Amino acid sequence: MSNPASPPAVGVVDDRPPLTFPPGFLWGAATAAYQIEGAAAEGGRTPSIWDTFSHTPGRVVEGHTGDVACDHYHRLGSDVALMAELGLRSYRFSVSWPRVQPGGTGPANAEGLDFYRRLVDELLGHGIEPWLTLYHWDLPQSLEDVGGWPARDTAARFADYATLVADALGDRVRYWTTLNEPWCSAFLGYGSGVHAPGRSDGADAVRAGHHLMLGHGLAVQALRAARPTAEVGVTVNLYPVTPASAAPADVDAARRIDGLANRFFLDPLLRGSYPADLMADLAKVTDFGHVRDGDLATISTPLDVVGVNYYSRHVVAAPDPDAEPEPYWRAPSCWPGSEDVRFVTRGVPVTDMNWEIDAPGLVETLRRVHEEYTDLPLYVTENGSAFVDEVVDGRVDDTDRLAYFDAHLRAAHEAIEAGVPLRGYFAWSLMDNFEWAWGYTKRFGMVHVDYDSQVRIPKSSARWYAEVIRRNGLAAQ
Ligand code: IFM
Repeated sequence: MSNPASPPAVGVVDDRPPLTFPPGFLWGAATAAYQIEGAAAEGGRTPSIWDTFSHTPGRVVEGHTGDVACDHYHRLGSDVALMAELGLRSYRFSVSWPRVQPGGTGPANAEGLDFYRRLVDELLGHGIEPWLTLYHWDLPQSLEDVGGWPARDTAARFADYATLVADALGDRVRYWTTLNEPWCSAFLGYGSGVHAPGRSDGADAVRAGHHLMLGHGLAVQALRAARPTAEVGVTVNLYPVTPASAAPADVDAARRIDGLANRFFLDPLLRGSYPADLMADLAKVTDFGHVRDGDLATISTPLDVVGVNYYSRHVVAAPDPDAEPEPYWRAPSCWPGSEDVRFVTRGVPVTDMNWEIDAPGLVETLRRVHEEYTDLPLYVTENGSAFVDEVVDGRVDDTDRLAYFDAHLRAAHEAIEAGVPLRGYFAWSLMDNFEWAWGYTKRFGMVHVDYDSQVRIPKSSARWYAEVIRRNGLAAQ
C-alpha cells in the first residue's frame, strides 16, 4: 500500500481508494492579473512595479516581461469558455490596480473596470463563481515612487482602491480577497529584492509587511461598508517549518523562520498581536516604531474566510559555525534578523522550482490554522507545481503535475476528515503564465500556453481535474 499523502510514482497505477469531498465543495483554478493579462499599456493602464522591474535588465530571467503574457486581456471570452469546458465551479483572478485606478489615486478608469465587468459577467454567464483578489503584487509604480508599502499612506490608498472596485463589481462578486501572499510582497519585494520593486532593506520589509496588513484591515472595512453581504478574506502563503534535527539550535532556527514566514502574518491578522518572540528576533532590525495605536485592531478586523496557499515545506538548521570566511548569508535576504539560518534539502522529489514535494505539509498547515488560529471556513486558494512540459502530437502528458495535485487533494481530504472546515480548492494555475522573476521559464499551468501563437492546450492534469470536479472527488485508481 502506498503512502496516501505522497504522490504516486510517475507511471505507476496504485491502489488508492476513491475519495468524495463534502457537498458544495468549491472547485476552482487561480491566476493573477500581471501573470496573464498582457495589454500592459492599453485601456488607460499605467505601469506597476512589475512593469518597471521586469523592464530593468537583469531582474527577470531572459528579460521576460508581462507586456503580452497570455494575452488574456484580449482572449477573455475564449479563456472563460475553456474554464467552462473544464467544469470549473470558481475562478480566482486578481484585479490590476493600475488598470482600474491609474497611478493608484483618484478616480476610476472606466475602461479598466469594464474589462473586469465583462470578465465577471462572462463567468457568471457560465455558472462560474468569480473570486476576486484585489492585490496580487502589482502596486502602481507612482505609489512606489512616493514610498511604496514601507510608507504608511499606501495602506490608505489601498482602501480607496478597494472601495472603487467594490462600488463597480460588488453587485456581482461575492468572494473578495484583499491581499495575495503579503509575505512575498514584503520580504521578496523589499527584503531580498528578488521581486518588484527590488529593494533590499530588512527594516523596510518589516514596515511593508505591517502596512500591507494595515491596508488589508482598512480594505476589509471599506468592502463591508460598500457591500455588507460580501464574503471577505485574505490569502497567506504558509509553510510548515521543520528543524533539520532535534538539536536545540536547529529547533530555534525553525522557530525563527516560522515566526517570519507564518506567524508574522497569522498572529496580527487573526489574533491582533505580533508574537513576542518574533519581535525580539527582529529587535536588531526595527524597533516597530511604525506600529501605531489601533493598527492591530484594524488589521484583525473580523473576516469571513481565510485563504491558504500551500506549495512546500521549509527544513532549516542553525547557522553554520564554520561559515566565516564564507559569508553565505550576507547577500540581501528575505529573512531579516535570521539571515544566517540555513535551508536544508532532504533529497526528496522536487518540482521544477526545486521546491520539495510534501503533501503531508498541507494537512499540517490546514490543521494548524484551524486548531491554533480560527474556526473560519478555509480555502486552499493556491496549490500546484511547475514541471518541464513537452508538447507531443498536440498533447501534454504532465503526469508529475497530475500526481502532485492528486497527492495534495488527498491531503486536503485528510484535513477535512480531521475536522478542518476546508470549503474549497483552487489549483495554481489555470494556465502557464509569467512566473515573476523566472519569467516564462517555469510552467505551473493545467493548460499549456504557446507564447508565440497563444494557443492553449489543456494538459492531462486539466482533463483529470475536470473529472475530479465532475465526481466531486477522486476516483479509485
Ligand atoms: O505564481 C505564483 C503566484 O503568483 C503566487 N503564489 C505562488 C505561485 C507560484 O510561484
